[in-house]
Amino acid sequence: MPRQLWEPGTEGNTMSFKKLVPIFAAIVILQFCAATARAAEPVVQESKEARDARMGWWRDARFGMFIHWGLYAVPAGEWNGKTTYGEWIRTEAEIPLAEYEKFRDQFNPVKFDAQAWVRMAKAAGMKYITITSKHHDGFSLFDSKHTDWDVMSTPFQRDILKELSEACAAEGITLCFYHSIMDWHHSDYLPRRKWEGEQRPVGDADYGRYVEYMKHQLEELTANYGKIGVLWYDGEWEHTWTHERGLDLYNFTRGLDPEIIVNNRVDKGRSGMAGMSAEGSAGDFGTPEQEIPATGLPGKDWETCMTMNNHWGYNAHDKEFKSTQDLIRKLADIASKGGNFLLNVGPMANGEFPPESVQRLQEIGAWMDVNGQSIYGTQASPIAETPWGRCTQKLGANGKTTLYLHVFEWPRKGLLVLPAGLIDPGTYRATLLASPGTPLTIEKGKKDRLHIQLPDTAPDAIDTVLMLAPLP
Ligand code: FHN
Repeated sequence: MPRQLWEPGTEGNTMSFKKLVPIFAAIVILQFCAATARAAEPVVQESKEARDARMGWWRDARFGMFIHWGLYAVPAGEWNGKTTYGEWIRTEAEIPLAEYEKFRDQFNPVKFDAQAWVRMAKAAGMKYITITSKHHDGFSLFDSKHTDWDVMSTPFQRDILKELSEACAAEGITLCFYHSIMDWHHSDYLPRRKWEGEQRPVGDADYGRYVEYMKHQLEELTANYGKIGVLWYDGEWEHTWTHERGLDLYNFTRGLDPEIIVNNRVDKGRSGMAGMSAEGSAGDFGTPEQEIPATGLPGKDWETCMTMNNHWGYNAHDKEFKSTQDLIRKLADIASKGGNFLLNVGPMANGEFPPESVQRLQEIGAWMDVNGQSIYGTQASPIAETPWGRCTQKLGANGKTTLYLHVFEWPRKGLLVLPAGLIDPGTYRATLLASPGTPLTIEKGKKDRLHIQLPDTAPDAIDTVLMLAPLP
């Protein structure tokens, strides 16, 4: 028996009056609590030690998969002959809601295989997956009791996030959710899109009621899908979302799970695509988008999110994929500055990853198999200038640091020159991660600079990693 579908945009409001009385009472109590909560301390207070413990897995992970998937994969970037769209197709192509809702009846990703997706991320060396539980179109990729605008109302009728959470648990990958504050479907969300005009009159829209709906969905996402690592908010830029609401949502999210990590797009303080927030804003890490900070950001947690091509959501026409070399060097660059890399895949409507993405994930994985220790658990480089590539470091329990030199440009005659005083050559061992059993000579050259003799040719033309480890 197909589920009772709704009038467009009125989901969640169709119940008999009798059932509504306790709900109204609960809403009144909730609104009172919400009002007093908003007056509460701005952000959950925690000690540095507690914060470091909570952020620990995420800082060690350094590398995750972003997944943008939803109804927008059905048109695959094309509408009325234009082929440049992605996940914003509904509003960029000004598709009326009733038209867009037809994609719900076409969404049937019969080739979706959560285990295959998670194993591809794991094999690529990614430690966490951040998937769109709901993007701006308001469509929920999970079985929500608070709306019928969700995957259970499609021909597919499977809880995608449930299957993904089970696969992540089985493979030891941390599951995280991207959840959009902005919602172009819910009748209470404001503002409407300007071009919608009288298509969707504001009527009795109540933004506060929308926020309660969003919170109910967040309760579902943190209760029903296992341990969630990060709540990755987005779509915070519209005037209806405020700093006060951002602080409240941060507290609310941490109240659902004190261990959860929340990005800075929960609040209003983000500096555009540079992604970092003003002091006093809520959020545990900054979110540079499609860019990498020029230098490390000492004492700051941040994660660059980036597409492999030019779209977050699947676009069948976009073949401008970044090379594997570019992606590996970006990963090393980001880690050398103390950041995380959240690399996006936009799955197709049939539930498969685009072949170009699969190829890059496999090639990145082959590099990570040899060199992953130069990324995981590392901190920003202690060397200011590294014209030959990048440097990451791992601080040892004994206070001695291990250095990883990511050599992109192989030095002439294989002679790598490092700044004087970087390490005491007598107490360190130099090896290539590709050939750990072959020590390399480290000598002091002119002005006490360090000379390391490498092989004549680079074992890995993309990024050969040299490890300088303290002798026991
Ligand atoms: O509008 C979204 C966009 O669709 C995508 O989700 C990116 C990924 O971080 N965030 C917003 C644009 O900044």
